[in-house]
Amino acid sequence: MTELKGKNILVVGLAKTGVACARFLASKGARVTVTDMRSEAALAGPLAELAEYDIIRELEQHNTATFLSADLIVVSPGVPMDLPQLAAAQQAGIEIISEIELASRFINAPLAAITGTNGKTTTTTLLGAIFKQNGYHTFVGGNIGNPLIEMADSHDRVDRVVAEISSFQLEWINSFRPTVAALLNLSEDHLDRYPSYQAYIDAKMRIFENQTEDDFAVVNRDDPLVWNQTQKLKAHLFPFSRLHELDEGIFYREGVITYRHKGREECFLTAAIRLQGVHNLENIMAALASALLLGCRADDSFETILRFEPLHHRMEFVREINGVSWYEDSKATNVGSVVKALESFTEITLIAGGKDKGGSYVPLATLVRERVHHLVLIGEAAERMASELDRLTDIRQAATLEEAVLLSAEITKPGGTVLMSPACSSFDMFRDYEERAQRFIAAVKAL
Ligand code: UMA
Ligand code: ADP
Repeated sequence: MTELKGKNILVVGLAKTGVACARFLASKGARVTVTDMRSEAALAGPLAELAEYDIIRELEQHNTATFLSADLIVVSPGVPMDLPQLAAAQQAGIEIISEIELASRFINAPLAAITGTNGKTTTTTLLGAIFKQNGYHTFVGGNIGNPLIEMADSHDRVDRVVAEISSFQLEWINSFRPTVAALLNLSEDHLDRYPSYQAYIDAKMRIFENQTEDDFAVVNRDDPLVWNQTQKLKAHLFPFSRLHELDEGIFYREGVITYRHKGREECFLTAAIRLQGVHNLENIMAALASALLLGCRADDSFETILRFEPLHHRMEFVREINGVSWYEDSKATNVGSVVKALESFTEITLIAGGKDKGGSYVPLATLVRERVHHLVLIGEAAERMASELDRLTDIRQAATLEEAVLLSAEITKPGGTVLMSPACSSFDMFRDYEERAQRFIAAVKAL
C-alpha cells in the first residue's frame, strides 16, 4: 500500500481533505483524479492550491465509470457513505479508504486519537499542549481543521501525534490503530447523516477496532452508554471518572485528580485550574491520562493544564449589561453540549436553533423547565424545537440572530443570564459556527 507510484487513485471531495490528499498522492507519483459535485467556479480556491500538480478533474458530477476504474478511492469526511458510486465501487471490490486511514499508514510516532460527541477539540488541543511542554515534537490535526495527511506530507520530525477524530472519518478505515484512543461521551448527533443513533455510535466505536492489548482505550466510566459499549475491547481499558474511585484509571474526588496505573500513583490539586465546568474536568482527565500513558512527566503535564485557557466559542463570557450576563456557546451544535451549558447557569434566557440535524430536543426538557425562563428560537429548527419543548417555558421566535439578541435584552431581568447555545449547526444562516459567534458578539456589544 505504501507504494503509490503509478497507481490510479480517485479523491472524492475537494475541500481541505481532498486538496491535502491529492497533493500528497501526486507528490508520491500516483495518477490522481479528483471529483467534486461543486462547479469549477465554486472550487476556484482548492483548484488553485493544486495548480502545480498534474491532476485530472471531474467536477459537478460523480461518474460511476471513474469510480470503477480506480485502483484506490480516498473519501473526504463530508461525503456520505451511501453515495451510489461508492456502493458500486465497493461491490466491484475496489479499495475505499478515508483520509485518516491513508495518513495513518505513514505515521510512525505514537498516535493519540480523541473522539466523542463533545469535548474533542478542547481535549485534543490540551493534549497537544501537554506533549509539547514535555519536549515532544507534536503534530495536532484531524477533525480539528488540518488533515492528518499534511503530517505525512511534511518532513518535520514528529514524536507524538494527536488527532481529533469524527465519526465520518472512521467510516472508511481498515487498519487505523491509535496507541491511545479516547472516547469522551456519546449523545445524539449527526442524525441527518446516519440512519439511526446506533449507526452513529457504531461509527464512533470503530476507533478501537484495530487496537491490541498493547494499546489503551481511555473511556468515560460515568457515561453509561460509553461504559456499556467498551466492555469487550481488545485494548487495555483505562477509565476516567468523576464519580468512582478507580484502582486502574484516573478519577476526581474532592478537589484532587488521581492517576493510577500498574501501581504508579500521581495526584493533582484542581483548585487553580482555569478550565471551568464538570465537563472540562472530564476532558482534562482524558488528556492527562493519554499523556501519562504515552510517556509524559506528571509535573510538566499538570503545569500545562493549570495554564490552559478555555477555547473560544465554548461557553465564553461576552459582557455584563444592566445586571445581565451574556454568554456565547456557538460550538454547542448538539443537545449534549447544551445540557452542560444549562447545568452551568440558572435564570437563563436561551437563544437556540439553527440547522436541524434530526435528533430529539426532548433531553433538554427538564433543564428548560427548571432553568430557562425564556427560550428564543431562530433558524430552520425553530418550529420543531418549539413543538418538542412546548409549554415548558416562555417560547418566542426571532427572524435573525440580531433580533434574538434585542428581544433577549428586553425580556431578561437583572441577575439573569442570556446564553446562546444553539443545539444545532449554523449552516442555515451562517458560514460556520465562528461566523455565528462573531455576529452574536457584535450584536451584544452593540446593545
Ligand atoms: N462533496 C462531494 N460529494 C458529496 C458530498 C460532498 O463532492 O456527495 C464535496 C463538497 O462539494 C465539498 C467537499 O466534498 O467540496 C467537502 O468535503 P468535507 O466536508 O469533507 O470538507 P473538508 O474541508 O475536507 O473538511 C473535513 C471535515 N468536514 C466534515 O467532516 C464535514 C472537517 O471537519 C475537518 O476539519 C477537515 O476535513 C480536516 O480533517 C469539520 C466538521 O464540521 C470541522 N466536522 C464535523 C463536526 O465536527 O461535527 C464532523
Ligand atoms: P467538539 O470538538 O467535540 O465539538 P469542543 O471542545 O469544541 O468539542 O466543545 C463543543 C461544545 O461542547 C461546547 O459547547 C463545549 O462547552 C461543550 N463541551 C466541551 N466538552 C464537553 C464534554 N466533555 N461534555 C459535554 N459537552 C462538552
